[in-house]
Amino acid sequence: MLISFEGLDFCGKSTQVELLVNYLNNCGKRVKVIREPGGTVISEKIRDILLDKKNDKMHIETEILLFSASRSQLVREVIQPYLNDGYYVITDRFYDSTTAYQGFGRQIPLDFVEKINMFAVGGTIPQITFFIDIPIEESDKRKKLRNGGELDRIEMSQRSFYEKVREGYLYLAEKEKRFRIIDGLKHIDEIHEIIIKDISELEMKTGVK
Ligand code: T5A
Repeated sequence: MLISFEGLDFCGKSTQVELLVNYLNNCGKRVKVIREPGGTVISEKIRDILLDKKNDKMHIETEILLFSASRSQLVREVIQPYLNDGYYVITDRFYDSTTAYQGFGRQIPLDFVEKINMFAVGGTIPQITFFIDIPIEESDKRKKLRNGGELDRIEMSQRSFYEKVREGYLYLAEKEKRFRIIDGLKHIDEIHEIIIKDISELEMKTGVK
């Protein structure tokens, strides 16, 4: 089963990924966790280029191609082999991030974004996608609360950019049946409970054990 997590920066994805991994491991399941961009030697190098705030001259066309290049390597080198081996693969961001950030945020035409996304993943589509939805104010609040650490190139974006990104996620949540919207202002434990309930239901429906 391929499970993806999506949302604005600081929405709580990594927190939930970690809780879910522990839960599935305790259930005796084999789990592989990845994050995007990154997850292979090549993809991590591309991540460094994408997030380096010194690269402020990066064009949006370059940006979408780099995110997609990182992903195409990850899918073929890691995701597909682990799925074929019967693992639960959990990914912290996947191609829906490109639709939200580059399609809506950067205003790259959606038909093109969809084509490049599908080219990059070669038909590898998550069974379920958790969109942890928080208002932009909450993302800003958590950004400020973060202990130290500089902002990366994307985190330095203006509020108007994040408004468009959130709009993109809401569009996807309407369009894609696999999307589950979760209120990211709920308590961490409550969100975790919702996630494991949704996964258990999906396992029963699809016969995955
Ligand atoms: N990007 C990525 C694109 O533009 N296009 C793409 O195609 C892709 C794949 C990646 C950046 O690249 C962009 C999006 C991103 O800007 P990243 O460093 O991987 O950068 O950053 P993120 O994926 O955004 O991950 P973050 O670590 O910033 O955020 P998370 O994982 O969503 O949040 P998390 O779990 O670290 O939590 C943040 C804080 O909130 C608290 C946590 O304790 C932590 O302090 N928290 C809560 N507080 C209150 N209530 C809750 N329910 C909470 N849950 C967590």
